[in-house]
Amino acid sequence: MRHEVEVAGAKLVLVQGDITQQDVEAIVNAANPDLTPGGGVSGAIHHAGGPEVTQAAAQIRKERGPLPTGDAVITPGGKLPARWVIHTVGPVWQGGTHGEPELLARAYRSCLKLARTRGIRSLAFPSISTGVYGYPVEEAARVALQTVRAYLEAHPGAFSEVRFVLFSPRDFHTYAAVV
Ligand code: AR6
Repeated sequence: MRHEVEVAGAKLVLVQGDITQQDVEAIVNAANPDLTPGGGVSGAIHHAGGPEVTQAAAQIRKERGPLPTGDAVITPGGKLPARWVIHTVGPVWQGGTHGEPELLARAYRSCLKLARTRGIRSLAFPSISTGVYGYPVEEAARVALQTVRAYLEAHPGAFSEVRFVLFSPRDFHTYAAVV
């Protein structure tokens, strides 16, 4: 399953699949503030990337303390096909009245900004916050796609491709209906 649109000369792609297998320069991790492997997509990324990812993340945690919600940091990709992992922390869903949409948008923007300043031109996102953190998928899809679209339009030429990798067919269809 694949869906592609063009935004300001960049490809905005939706695929159903596993983010650890994507051949892009950087993949994004939906991390926890302590940057430990945890479960979900984070556990999968740390497992596939191996100790280089987990140790680099632990070192950043040690130096900087817990990562605030909406911020992003970068580590090598270790054994992943992607050279880099950008770790961000999405908001925990608390009913939608605690600034969740703005915090989720900030998480996406922080990743895009970090990638752009590093010269990374292809980037893959998971559906941040919609697993353990409980953000409703349809609402998260709207925020995610609007934020990425606006960023690509504001920075034409910065990216060749931004890809969303949706783990379940259901999530893929939800994103595809919104894009
Ligand atoms: N590839 C792509 N997407 C995946 C994969 C994968 N291999 N595995 C899971 N997903 P979650 P969150 C999807 O819970 O809600 C962790 O324990 C999953 O189906 O991973 O931001 C961290 O340590 C869902 O659609 O992230 C944090 O404590 C999406 O990834 C907490 O969970 C996000 O689900 C973060 O929670």
